[in-house]
Amino acid sequence: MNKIKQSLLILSLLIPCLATEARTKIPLTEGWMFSKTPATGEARQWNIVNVPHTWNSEDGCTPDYYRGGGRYEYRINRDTIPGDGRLFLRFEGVSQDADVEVNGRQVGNHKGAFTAFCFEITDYLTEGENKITVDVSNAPDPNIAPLEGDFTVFGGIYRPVALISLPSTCISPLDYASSGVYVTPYDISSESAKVKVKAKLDGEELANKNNLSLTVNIIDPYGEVIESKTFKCDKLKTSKAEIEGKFKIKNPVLWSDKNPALYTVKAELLNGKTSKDVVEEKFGLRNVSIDPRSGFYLNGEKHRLKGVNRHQDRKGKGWAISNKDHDEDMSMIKAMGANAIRLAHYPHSSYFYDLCDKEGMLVWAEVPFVGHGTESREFSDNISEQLRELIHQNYNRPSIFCWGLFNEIGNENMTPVVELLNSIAHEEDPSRFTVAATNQDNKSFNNVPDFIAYNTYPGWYWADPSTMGAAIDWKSNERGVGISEYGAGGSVKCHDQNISSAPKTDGSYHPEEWQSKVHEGNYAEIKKHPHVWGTFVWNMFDFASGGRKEGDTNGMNDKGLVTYDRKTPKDAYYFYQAEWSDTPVMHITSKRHEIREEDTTPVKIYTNCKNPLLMVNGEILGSPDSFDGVVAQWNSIALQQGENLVEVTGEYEDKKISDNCRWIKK
Ligand code: GCB
Repeated sequence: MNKIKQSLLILSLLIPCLATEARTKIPLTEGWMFSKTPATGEARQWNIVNVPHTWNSEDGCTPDYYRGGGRYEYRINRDTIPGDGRLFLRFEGVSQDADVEVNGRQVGNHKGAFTAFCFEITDYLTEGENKITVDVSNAPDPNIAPLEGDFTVFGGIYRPVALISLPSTCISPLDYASSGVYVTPYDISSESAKVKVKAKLDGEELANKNNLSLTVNIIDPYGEVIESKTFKCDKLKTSKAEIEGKFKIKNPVLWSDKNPALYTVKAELLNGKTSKDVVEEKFGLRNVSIDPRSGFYLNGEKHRLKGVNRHQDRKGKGWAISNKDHDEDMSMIKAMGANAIRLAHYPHSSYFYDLCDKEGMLVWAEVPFVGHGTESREFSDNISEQLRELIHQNYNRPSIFCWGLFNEIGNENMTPVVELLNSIAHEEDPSRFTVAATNQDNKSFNNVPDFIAYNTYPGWYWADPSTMGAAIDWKSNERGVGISEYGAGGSVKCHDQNISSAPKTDGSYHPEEWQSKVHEGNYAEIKKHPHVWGTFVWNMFDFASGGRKEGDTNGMNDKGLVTYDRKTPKDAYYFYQAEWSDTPVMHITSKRHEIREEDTTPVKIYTNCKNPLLMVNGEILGSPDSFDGVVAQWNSIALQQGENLVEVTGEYEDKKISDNCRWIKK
């Protein structure tokens, strides 16, 4: 290439960049100053922290963990922020009441710990250094949901914060802090699908004579632009406007757990030919339906929801977790073979919903209406706002199939609030079901959502594990039934191979073996009732509940299939893995019960292999006494004094799969 050609090429590559007033997102992560509200008469103590941050990482598992105020300050120099248009502050989650000031001037307040909020701060900034102050409180407040719940309400700016620089007219970041672009797929089949795209625009130029237009491209999962339309914006006559267009997609790739194909909508605001602002959003094309008599359907085919519940906290970090932590949670859920998650009891982080979209998880998303509410206008306004934010912020996600309206509310005076939420959900999003999780039969609020599911704990809080069958029969009616929670506490430090009835649930002794028995017994019944549209294990991970005093650690709910630090999957994890996953599983249970006193022991394994065989101390002991395809048991195996090597093998396709452990007989 000669020199002139080369310079022309470089110039042509540069021109569009120079001409673009790009949207810039600056994460505000490091260098926040933080101070807890001091006691009267004391001086403020400041520390430098990174956001995400919580002030309860140390005390979140204690009954009187700090629920009060904290102040954050961040200094930013205007000259370092690119762009000369508009500036916005976007918080992904602050628990739970946040007052934002810039240079001492009040910008806005947000009530609700789990949804994002965005404030414009253009006119609050000055040249040079600026101070952002965020006064946060997680003190109980009768007007901010949740008012109760079996979980710690960690305080702080516990999700990311960003400064967003946008051109003076832009795709709005202010519509319930959503992306400003909403995609509604409809009439979906394997031959064709339609999508309606709505973009919210914001800026003075729209109101006047202008040369603005919005180009919307639909990009298929392989990266090809398959549809493109341009909408003129020169006659909008208002500074806030909505542009809506319809698109047809031929031979769509449907989104499913096996192939979570994601399309992209790219909305670009242009001034003449110059790009002003671009937003890209992922969406998926799928049909979900529930038949009360036969269960859940995905793209017209019966689809068994193999579900777990998830809380967002983990050891040492509380709610202030990183994307790596989210990735780890998702990979453990996936590896277990689950294909559905109830993200309890509140909106989770957008990063985790992204993972659900990418991994083909079907998601129950819900608002934090837990236990009880009040009849005050402030309360119903607050929970309504949290629902609107949840829906607007997550509208495009194929993973989310329903909006959960409440969890275990107890009093029928809350029925009008549930009715209000139900109508908001349908109005904001006619394409998804409403659901709720109840623990009470025959209550008027159960009839409000489209579908109702039960939190029920046979084998733990009541009766024995096999009673799950009777519970399902009893609760099934013409609206079908879901099981939103079931499970049992389990400690990896307590063992009893021969346990035959529930331990004291509020005691400290929660043998891991009983948790396993509850899941085996409950799940055997669930399998016999394929009309149940979805079931969700309570819980995937142990979680903090400051006031609890039971199991091996105070302040914890130990019903997780995995420990709070994510380091140890309990035996019941492998039970579900053997039931659900497509990879070979061979797992000896009670491995951790290393020191034995009895002369004989049962040996129980969870496996999806064929022909399991047991060997103890090199001696082949043959096939199990019982084997139902997942649970195999040898009832009474003699142990020798001292160390015993226990080995099991099985066949998975043409592979030999094995597991082993050592038990010491004292
Ligand atoms: C429930 C609640 C959940 C609790 C769980 C339990 O039904 O919905 O928030 O954590 O029971 O472990 O008791």
